[in-house]
Amino acid sequence: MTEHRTRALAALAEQTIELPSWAFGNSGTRFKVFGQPGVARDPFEKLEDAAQVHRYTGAAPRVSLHIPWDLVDDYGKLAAHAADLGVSIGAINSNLFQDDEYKLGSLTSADPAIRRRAVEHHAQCIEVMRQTGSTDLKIWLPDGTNYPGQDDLRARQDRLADSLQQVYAMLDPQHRILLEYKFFEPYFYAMDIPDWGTSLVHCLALGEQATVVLDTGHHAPGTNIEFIVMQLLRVGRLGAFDFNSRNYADDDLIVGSADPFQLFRIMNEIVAQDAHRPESGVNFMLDQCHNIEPKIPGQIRSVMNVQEATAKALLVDRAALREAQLAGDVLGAHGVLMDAYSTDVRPLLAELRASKGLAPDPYAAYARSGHQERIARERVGGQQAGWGA
Ligand code: LRH
Ligand code: MN
Repeated sequence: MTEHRTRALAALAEQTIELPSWAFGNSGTRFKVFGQPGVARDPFEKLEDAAQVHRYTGAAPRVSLHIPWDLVDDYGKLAAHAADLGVSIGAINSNLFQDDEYKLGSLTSADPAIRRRAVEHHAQCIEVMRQTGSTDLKIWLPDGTNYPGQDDLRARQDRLADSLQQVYAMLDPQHRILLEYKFFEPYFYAMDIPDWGTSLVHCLALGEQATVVLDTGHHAPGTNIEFIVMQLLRVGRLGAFDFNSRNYADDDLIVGSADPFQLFRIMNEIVAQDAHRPESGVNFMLDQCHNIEPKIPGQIRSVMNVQEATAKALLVDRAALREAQLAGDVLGAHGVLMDAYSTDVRPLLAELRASKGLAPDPYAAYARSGHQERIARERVGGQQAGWGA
């Protein structure tokens, strides 16, 4: 086996992808949320589903929680349940998009009492981090305006900076803020954190423990996302990804399903700067909704897609690429990348899984397990978890 493949296998063996608890609940659009047989009914069952994904892929040992969607009486008990299942609690997501009082703003609100409550919600999330051993506080700011003149854009930024400073001050030394941007929705004139630059400006103002989350579904069509990845790594503020894919808007489809070449280009920038290594501190998370497809197989397929894009990026002949780039050999350089992208990496990943005692194809192995049929039979009664459930 070439030294290159050996190095790729070693890197793939230490890759981990974090799963979103909400992917295991029902989800949909404003038109319809479809139920499915066997869907998890509480955070404990969501962890059991996530553990199935880790069992077959060997690469998904953490689960992000969303507060209050994953509200429980005893977070220590939830973390213990996770440990019994061989997984752990990852990022804690705050929720500023479901309270009536946040209509005109939460951390940006002109009303100090509303801002205070939004800040206090993060105190609650940080408490959950302490009880579960989580170190990442993920803040997606849904705040924005719908009409020009509706509010003072500068004043909103100043109020936001003050609110974020208060949240930052509550962090423990090992904690990080992951600040997520989104260019539109749920507001349609100006989002208060619409792009990577605005998130970065606030992170730089806050301090070292503040980093940017790049959700692959949160950019205007045609955005060169891998350029943003390169720049955020260059300034040391890429904290995490929310991986998914989209054809039109924030579709939250399976990562790599709509544009596998884009996912490869993103992982190529990651590998080029050695940020695929766990010590880089970049948290590779999924943020998806399986509206019509079964949840556990959907997450398994997602993890496999990230592994495939990473494996192709690890097989890029970096020396040949650099030589062609420095020689101004345009097509030669492009060709080096396309050779890696065109490589069938499934045998390499089957080898990786064999080295971990796993079946070569996690998707097929899970389908053969009968687990999906079992939970459909056993999980009757109670309220299925899900958006707005
Ligand atoms: C917002 C978002 C954010 C989560 C939510 C589930 O669109 O990407 O990361 O809070 O989805
Ligand atoms: Mn997201």
